[in-house]
Amino acid sequence: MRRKIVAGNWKMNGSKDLAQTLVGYVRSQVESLDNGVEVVIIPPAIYIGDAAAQAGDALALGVQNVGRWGSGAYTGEISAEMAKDQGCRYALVGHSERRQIFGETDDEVAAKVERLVGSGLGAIVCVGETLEQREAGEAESVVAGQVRKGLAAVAPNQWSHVVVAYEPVWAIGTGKTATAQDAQAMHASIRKVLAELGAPAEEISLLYGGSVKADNAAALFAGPDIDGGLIGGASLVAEEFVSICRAVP
Ligand code: G2H
Repeated sequence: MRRKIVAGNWKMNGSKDLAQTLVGYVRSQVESLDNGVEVVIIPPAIYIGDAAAQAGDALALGVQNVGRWGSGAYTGEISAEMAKDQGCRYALVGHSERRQIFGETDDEVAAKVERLVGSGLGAIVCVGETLEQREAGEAESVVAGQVRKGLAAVAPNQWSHVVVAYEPVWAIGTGKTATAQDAQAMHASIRKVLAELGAPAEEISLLYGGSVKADNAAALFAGPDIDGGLIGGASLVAEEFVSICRAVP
């Protein structure tokens, strides 16, 4: 049985106040959910402590990025071990904004994944094609390449720490979403690649991300290979985020 997960990626948004009020509200609502969804809040790292104070046992926490080193003279970085120390269960890796704005490569993604799974944190590894790549018919091969390279260093006993999030770049923050059929097809393709890598593919949670909202979540989450979502903008609106958590079948 795969874990169903809804994770809210706040990106560089929010405040101390939001970390307290929104997390407290979401916790009060999801405690009564009976769909088995694991709800993860991923605020800017500086607000992890504020979020943790409200999260209790009902919510998991994550960070949006980690450095690929354990510790040392890397000004501005935080490590997987530090995130774990603060009570985080997950970290995003390779979000398209990290890849596009900060030039993060598949090799760096692989190094961060290695560090995360080695620390026992869950790595939510983000993959996705650009509009140009989709229009050129390259979507599946681009995503397969990102999966293969990003997960290259995962050892056979570490797959339980891996989650993959498919986020078509053209759907991120644009209001456009992949159709439920296209999203399902890509998730099935990713699961096939995972099996080729020797992973227990049927046990790995695959999330869809890219303009998921309360009104499209149920249709997207209905795909048999879609195990939940990675939510950006809509995770900053407490009631809408809870509705998305409720939409997991
Ligand atoms: C994709 C997603 C969250 P949004 O980046 O990772 O954001 O839902 O705003 O498209």
